[in-house]
Amino acid sequence: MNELGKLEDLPLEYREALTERNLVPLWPSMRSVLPPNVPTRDTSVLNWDYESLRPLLMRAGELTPMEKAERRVLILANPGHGLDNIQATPSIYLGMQLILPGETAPNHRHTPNAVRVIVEGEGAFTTVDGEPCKMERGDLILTPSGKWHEHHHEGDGPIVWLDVLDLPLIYRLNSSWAMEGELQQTDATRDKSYADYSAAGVVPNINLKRGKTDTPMLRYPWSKTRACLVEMAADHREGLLSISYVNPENGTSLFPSIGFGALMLRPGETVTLPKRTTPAIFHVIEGAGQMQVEGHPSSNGEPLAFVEKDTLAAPGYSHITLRNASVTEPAFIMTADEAPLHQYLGIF
Ligand code: GTQ
Repeated sequence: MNELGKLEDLPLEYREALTERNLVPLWPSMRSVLPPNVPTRDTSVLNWDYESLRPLLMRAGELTPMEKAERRVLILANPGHGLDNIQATPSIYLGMQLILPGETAPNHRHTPNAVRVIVEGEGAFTTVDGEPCKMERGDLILTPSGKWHEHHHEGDGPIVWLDVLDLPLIYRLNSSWAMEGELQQTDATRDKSYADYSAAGVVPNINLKRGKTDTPMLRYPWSKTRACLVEMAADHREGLLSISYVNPENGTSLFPSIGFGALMLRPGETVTLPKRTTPAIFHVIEGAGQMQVEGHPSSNGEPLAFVEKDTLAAPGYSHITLRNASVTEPAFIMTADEAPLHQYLGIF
């Protein structure tokens, strides 16, 4: 590929005339916006290890009362995207949220889609459009775009969860906004949507239209996902053990932007994931091991150790290898990626 002209090659007076008319020559940035063969991969290989994150989050609990935070969250910012840009990957925002016993995070709704993955603690629930969703370790709780949600914690000890939002994408589309509301009044005592959809292959004929794209199920309990993976392992001695979280009405991803999944590493297993265009997030539910990403300058292919409750990022267009450090116990990892968006755009 031949080298193209630089900005400095142009006479100053010409460059100033362009600037004055809000014009920019393409050729000096041609190779950086259309790089040869491999795209820019800003997402750094990274582990936000829970052991070092937790004390800092607990200090936030001492330093900042709920009234001064609305949501008491530490953003897991990927330095590859810049610490100020709320990006774990180009489209995915991650945050660790803390609620102390007796606290409530007030009701609001917003355009970005959100999922929480419960990391630690018991006794909290998120009320989503009047439905109180219980929060247990590893559960996935959805607050889709536009739905009212507030968080309550009635247990002892802190509760912590991982927020996964498409906020960077929606924000850059100049479409991110929120609305505050009064606390929700509800007689509901349980997450009805989960009860409705908990029988695989059986879909209730209530007031839903088939093929509706809204997400009808709001809580995906980890116990069910784990049991499914363990069942799969009994029948499949080899091959990647993984599941996708889908809308039970139509099989599509939970959100148009972010895809969620989970995988199990058999005892002693090392798997190289299929190489894909999308960057990925991994949250370790159970077990310990290593993640290795080939050919990215942020890690130089060095393996990164992980343990339970850790959260990791990896760029797209890379080979990602996951290794279970235990030869006796399986490991379980939850995943989030931008595959639905890449599919929609035709770049997957
Ligand atoms: O719990 O509603 O991490 O609105 C960022 C924005 C959590 C939430 C975040 C939010 C929330």
